[in-house]
Amino acid sequence: MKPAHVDYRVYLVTDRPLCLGRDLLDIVRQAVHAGVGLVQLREKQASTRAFVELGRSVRAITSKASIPLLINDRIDVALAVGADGVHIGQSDMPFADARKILGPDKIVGLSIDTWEQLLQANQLDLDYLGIGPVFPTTTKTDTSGEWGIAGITRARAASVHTLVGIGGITKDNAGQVIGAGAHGIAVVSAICSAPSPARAVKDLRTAVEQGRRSY
Ligand code: 3NM
Repeated sequence: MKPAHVDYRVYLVTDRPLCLGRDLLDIVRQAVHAGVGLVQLREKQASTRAFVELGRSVRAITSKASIPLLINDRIDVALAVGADGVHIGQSDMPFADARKILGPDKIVGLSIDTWEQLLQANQLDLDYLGIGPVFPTTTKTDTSGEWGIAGITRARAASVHTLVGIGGITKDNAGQVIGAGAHGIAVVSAICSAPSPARAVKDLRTAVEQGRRSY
């Protein structure tokens, strides 16, 4: 079953290299206890076996906290570990095929890069749109230009979906992203590379609450 309510406000997307040699599971545990509403396991280099094993370990943490786990790109891995859904990008499996395989009870999120993709997505029964990069980021480099705050404002007016901003988001700009109309923020380095991931999540949550008051 799909969770009745998904809290997209502060959404952790993992990246093992950005954990700076620390244990990914420990960072996920800290972030979950500090209040992220959703975790996406994003493994660009792992073998399928390692991805599944890590997925099961992360699943144990998210299940205990009753928050959803999504798997980046790999529908087979999501099914194997019993994840709540997937996040797919423009060069991954087409959205319609992902939805067909996973069915209506799984969460499917889609990354969009362009205005045209944002409008096309209005026809799709997806759960949320990842819109990015909002700001410059070195975590993902195969992107076109940034949306900026003005882009988020325009996107909120034109999209029928829940919008999650991603790319270069920190505690210092998260409030602006939410204030411009994003429903949530997805964050990699500002949590995974933070000296204290728990502190980072708390600061992001505070910034998001401030942004919600200004929207
Ligand atoms: N997707 P950070 S930007 C995974 O634009 C990802 O779709 C993006 O990392 C997109 O929080 C990005 O470290 C990386 O900037 C975001």
